[in-house]
Amino acid sequence: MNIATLPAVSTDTLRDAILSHLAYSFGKTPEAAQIEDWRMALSFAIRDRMVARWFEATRRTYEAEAKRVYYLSMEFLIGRLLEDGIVNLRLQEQARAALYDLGLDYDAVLADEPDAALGNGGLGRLAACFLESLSTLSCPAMGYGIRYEHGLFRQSFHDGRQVEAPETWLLQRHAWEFERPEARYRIGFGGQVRESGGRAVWTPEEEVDAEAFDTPIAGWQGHWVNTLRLWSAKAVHPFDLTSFNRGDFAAAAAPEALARTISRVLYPDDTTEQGKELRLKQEFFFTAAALRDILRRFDSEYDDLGRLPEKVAIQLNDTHPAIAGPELVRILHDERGIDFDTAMTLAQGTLNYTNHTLLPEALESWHEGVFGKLLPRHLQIVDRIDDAHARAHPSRGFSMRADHQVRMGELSFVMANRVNGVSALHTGLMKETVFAELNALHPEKIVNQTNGVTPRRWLLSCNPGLSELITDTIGDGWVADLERLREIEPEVEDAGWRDRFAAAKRANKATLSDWLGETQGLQVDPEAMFDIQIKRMHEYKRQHLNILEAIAHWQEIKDAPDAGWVPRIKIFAGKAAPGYAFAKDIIRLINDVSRVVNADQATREALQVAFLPNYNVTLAERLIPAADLSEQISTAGKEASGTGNMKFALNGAPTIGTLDGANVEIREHVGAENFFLFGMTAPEVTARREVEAHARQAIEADPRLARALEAVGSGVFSPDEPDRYAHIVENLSGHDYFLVASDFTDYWRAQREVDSAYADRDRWTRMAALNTARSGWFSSDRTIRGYMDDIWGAKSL
Ligand code: OX2
Repeated sequence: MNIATLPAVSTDTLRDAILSHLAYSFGKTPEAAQIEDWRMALSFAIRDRMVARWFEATRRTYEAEAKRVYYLSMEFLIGRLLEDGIVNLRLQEQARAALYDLGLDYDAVLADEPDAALGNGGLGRLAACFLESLSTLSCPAMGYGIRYEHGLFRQSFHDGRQVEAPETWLLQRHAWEFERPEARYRIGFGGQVRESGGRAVWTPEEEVDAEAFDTPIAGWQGHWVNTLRLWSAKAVHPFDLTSFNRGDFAAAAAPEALARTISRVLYPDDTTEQGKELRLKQEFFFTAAALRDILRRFDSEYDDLGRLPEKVAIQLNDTHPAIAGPELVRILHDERGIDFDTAMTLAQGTLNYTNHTLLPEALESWHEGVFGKLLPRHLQIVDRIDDAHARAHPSRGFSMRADHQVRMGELSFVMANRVNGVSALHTGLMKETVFAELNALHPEKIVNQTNGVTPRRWLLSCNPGLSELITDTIGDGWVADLERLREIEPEVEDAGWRDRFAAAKRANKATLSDWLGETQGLQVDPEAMFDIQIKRMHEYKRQHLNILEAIAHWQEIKDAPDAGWVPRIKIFAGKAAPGYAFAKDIIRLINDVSRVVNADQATREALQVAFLPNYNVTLAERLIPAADLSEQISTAGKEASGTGNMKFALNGAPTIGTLDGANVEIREHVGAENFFLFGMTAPEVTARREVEAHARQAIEADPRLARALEAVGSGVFSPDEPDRYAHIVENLSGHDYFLVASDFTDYWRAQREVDSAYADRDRWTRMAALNTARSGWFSSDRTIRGYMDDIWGAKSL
């Protein structure tokens, strides 16, 4: 097939393609078809348009003998794919018209697609944005991950408490994957290591097969299509016939059940404690399968493994695939017979590692007992790597093997050619803290690549109103070159243009307000300020700081209901790890506050609070375009980067935030006058913790804070159980590790500045528009170019 000869897609061709898939792929007449059938038929019609480009991308990569990039990630939070495909192939008008001709509502068909929630939060969503940018930049690349049967749990609330239900995206039909039964690798665990002929031979005790499922990922305009390859675990012998014949049907199915456990569920922990054996199995499972696949492809093109670093760049998305280091050395040394030091050097030239957090509880380490039981040969190799590294740097006494643990961050660092942080502040802190010792030994290794987000999903497709205004103003070049948003800046001085900008925001708010009314039973005035905090629930992200400020605000409004308050609705959404009790209590507190505050007739014009259930990519796409204010209020030094912060700024929502993660760079870009800064800096945070009774002091100094805490502690929001939140109050007045109390006063001040800025609507619009105009740097295209140049040495084809 030649893409040059592909017919242009008219509404008629697309409609015929949909009808043809409906009949021949799904066996339905239009009369009998359900919305899912239509959604599948449309998806197949769109997918067809990607396939030729997909083949072509592969062909060109082989032809150019190009270096390939492999992105190994435990999580890919891709969300819905149909609209992504339609937008990137520029078929929106045709698709809408074709469905209209068929008597269908475009938005309803798109909304039928389940969210592929194969990730927890920022780390997984970043991986998804990166895949799209890699394709947009026509960089030969492939993502490798796990095809979880159950993605991140569904969240609902019972009496305000989070309840988790399994996520079942695969129960609905999914249009985007191609099963590859031929791409199958046997992965072993446990067993013994023997010496044979001077070589170590690992004989695993347990084995499963990894089978590939491929999803094509089209870049902007569909010029290039890369692959996301997800591994599904299958039993080596799916069925135990002996047991079956004996009549023991449960035992007969046991091998399959056991194997499938590996790719059954995504661990629902985001930057919190892990360390379960099954997790290590999952990590080795997908990493080992990916490496085999990578080497098979390499072998088909080259016959000299010495060229591996020249032709292959592997990115480890956090330490989850860190076992790639020892596994690659094992393959090269044990299986391919390369001497150990050379094997190690080749692996080190090929692998790179991204660190996404400095939180100590999220830094992976495995007890050598667990590690050695599951991966006996790898434990030996880790020790040899450690020895080799120690020998090369004898003066330092550094080891990745302290306290009977295998420390995956240190292992990744040593095995990587480049190590990167995800914002300037985070990279600096990495050098000073977790990797200070290793950085001294290898000062060239650590580089920064500030995160970014794909403008196709996070502006063009989620915010059509604003996108249209931008395109009307400067043409559509910004979609592939987001820094061109700067060209709208002169228009910000034009009152007529500002009105159009404000109208686009206002329309998004009206749409959200209708949706809140229909689905959540919330009546919200679109004129009110939409103040939004959406992200995983975590103490360091400080949703409790936000709700305490809301409580204090509510109390002041009650004191003087007619004081001309700026109406606000505070919207929260986010999931808590099921085992993270404190985070779940914060959810419940917010729900309790919401119930009491929203029922208060005296204040409800001025303040409402809502916690929306089941936060996911689709909900983010709905909320962000309608936001006025972006809450990015983590304790400084704790949020490695953040990416939601970038999406809000891009969509014209100024930030109220601390100097943390990428907030620092956002503020530099949009201008300090268009950013509501508050709170301690990272060094101040460290110093403050040294102050004895810092929390108590802060509370004594701020009567508003004291009164808000008093209300929480005395059961104002939980009258049926007055001491429900006693432990939260105790935490915040005592240890308060995340310094909620110490940052409260300044947060309150900044919020009042927000109020006065919002009251002057024209001033606000100007700030909002400047946020959009100056956020172009936060495109993931810019980030990926940085990785290509500084880390991978990869080229666009
Ligand atoms: C997150 C970080 O918490 C967040 O700050 C960052 O923006 C995102 O990764 C993408 O870099 N799990 N999730 C993260 O880190 C880990 C570990």
